[in-house]
Amino acid sequence: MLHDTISNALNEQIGLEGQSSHTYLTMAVWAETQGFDGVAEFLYAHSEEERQHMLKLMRFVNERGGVAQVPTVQAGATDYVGLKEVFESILAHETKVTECINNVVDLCLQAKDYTTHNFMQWYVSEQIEEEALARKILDKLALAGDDHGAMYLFDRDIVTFGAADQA
Ligand code: OFO
Repeated sequence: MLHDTISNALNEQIGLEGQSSHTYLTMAVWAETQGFDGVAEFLYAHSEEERQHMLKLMRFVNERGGVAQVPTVQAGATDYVGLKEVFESILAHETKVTECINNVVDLCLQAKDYTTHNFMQWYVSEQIEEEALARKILDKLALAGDDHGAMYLFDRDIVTFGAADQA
């Protein structure tokens, strides 16, 4: 049975993962309508990944005797100056998600809930990859600069950037 503190923290995390999925979806629509088809594909796939992160938490809460809350998501930004702004905001968002996950882990230790602590380790590792991927993409965007040819290649290749990490 989940302690109330842990159940509430996990439900907050469910909300955040749902918000992540929604945010990536909004960004995907922006990218697709700006002609960045590769970036859009990357973001649609990432939105789906975030939904899976949310569902994994929901199923865990329900299995452990809690009740998962289906989150209400907020409308986010629908317009961006460019790809740099999109990925800077992704990095800022993922950094915040990492902090929240670390807080859940901390609460688990305080409550001596080692089962949830163990479950959360998957999210701890996932966040290392997510932040690293956002930084890698920002580095590549900086290399491409204002060169249209380089941006064309960036858009074509972005779907492969996280492939090695996810293998
Ligand atoms: Fe769920 O990893 Fe990003 O937010």
